[in-house]
Amino acid sequence: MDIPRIDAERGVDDAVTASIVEALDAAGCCVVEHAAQIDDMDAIATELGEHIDRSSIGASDFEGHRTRRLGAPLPRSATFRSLALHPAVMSAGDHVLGHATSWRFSAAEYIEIGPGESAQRLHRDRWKYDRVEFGFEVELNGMWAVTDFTEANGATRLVPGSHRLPADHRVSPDETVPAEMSAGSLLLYTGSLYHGGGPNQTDEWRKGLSLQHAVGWLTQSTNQFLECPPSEVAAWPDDLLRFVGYAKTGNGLGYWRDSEDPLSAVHPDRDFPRGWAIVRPD
Ligand SMILES: O=C(O)CCC(=O)C(=O)O
Ligand SMILES: [Fe+2]
Repeated sequence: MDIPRIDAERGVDDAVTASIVEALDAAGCCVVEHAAQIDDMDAIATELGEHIDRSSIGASDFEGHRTRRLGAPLPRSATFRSLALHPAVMSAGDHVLGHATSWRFSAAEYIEIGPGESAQRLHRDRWKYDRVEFGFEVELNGMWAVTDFTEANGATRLVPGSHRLPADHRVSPDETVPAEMSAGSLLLYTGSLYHGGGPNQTDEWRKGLSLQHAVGWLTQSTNQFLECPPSEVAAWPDDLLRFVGYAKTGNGLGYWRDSEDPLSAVHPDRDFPRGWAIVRPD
């Protein structure tokens, strides 16, 4: 099976949304071409490049010995903040994770695969949750191509359709296909889809911004309240703050102190209703 490709050059309208939904159901993944401007990708590379000295390299076989990984792109990149709620991400998340009371941002990581890096072990991202077999999707993840992704430079390799495989089924590297895409494209895939970073046989760095989102009742991959503390995010829009985790979810999760709305920690001068119960209709 190929990776479905959808062109969003003219925006994410109903037809594009329908194609994304269909692709995620059938293949567990898709590439949304022209989802952002190349200028935005260049700006992300510049904004995050200022912090690249802090990136980890060679932390483990899984993370890659020739791969630089930089965290916390939300506080570090205003351009990424402007793309975090991209309509293609929102449509995909609403479809895949809409069974939960809410879903939200879980983490993002700027990943530069360096020359000579070998293929990452194939995995399902949702294995981070102790390999629990939920029987439904709990994550909707993705990757912004900050530079062009080619088979040679380490484009993420996926096994389309593998989101439906039973837990005891193993996939092999020859079943994978590379998510080749030009800068500004967005790869989307579910937490159950087998994939891994590709080997880089070129002398250039493959730069991508990897995205994770999960249902609101699961722990986020990185601690958003440490990365985006109330004292530093007062100028961010409410919808972004809700997405980052300043929101109640489930039935009685995420409130703080005296049944207070977590957003009141960012905006103590504003009034928010109290109470932790979110009762869904039966
Ligand atoms: O860098 C990539 O292409 C994929 C990375 C990945 O899948 C991961 O680290 O979980
Ligand atoms: Fe992954």
